[in-house]
Amino acid sequence: MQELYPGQSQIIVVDTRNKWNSSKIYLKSDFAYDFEVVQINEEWKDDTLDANPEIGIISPPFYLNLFNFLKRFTKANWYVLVGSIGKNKKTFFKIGKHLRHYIPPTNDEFYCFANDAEGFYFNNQGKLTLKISCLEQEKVSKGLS
Ligand SMILES: [Ca+2]
Repeated sequence: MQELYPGQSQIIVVDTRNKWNSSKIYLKSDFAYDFEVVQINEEWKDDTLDANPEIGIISPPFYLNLFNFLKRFTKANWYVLVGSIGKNKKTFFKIGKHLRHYIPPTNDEFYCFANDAEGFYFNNQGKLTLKISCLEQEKVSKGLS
């Protein structure tokens, strides 16, 4: 496991076929982080449906809404890029194409995934390169007076 300190960045490759993309990067709630998609390595598709990490499935068929309750992260669109701190669904957050100044609620490994239904990762296609940066700016003043 790797830790990032202010001013440091790391890139990882995210595959839509993985339910959990392990980053091997340990995030801490003392710091703020940026997440940025720097490259699409392979076009994102959910089966035959075109998608991207920011808006998810570009033209979702009407029936997909009927299955919203099956989405792993119900607050985000189908197939957007979602992050997690540890494998803890309470920490799920939308990354999309670029998320700035994210402060983790807890210290743990960073994971991410395309927002699909459990058990429906087999028909996924797409990879991207994600850059994770630990920000230099002001210290998060938690519990400090
Ligand atoms: Ca799928």
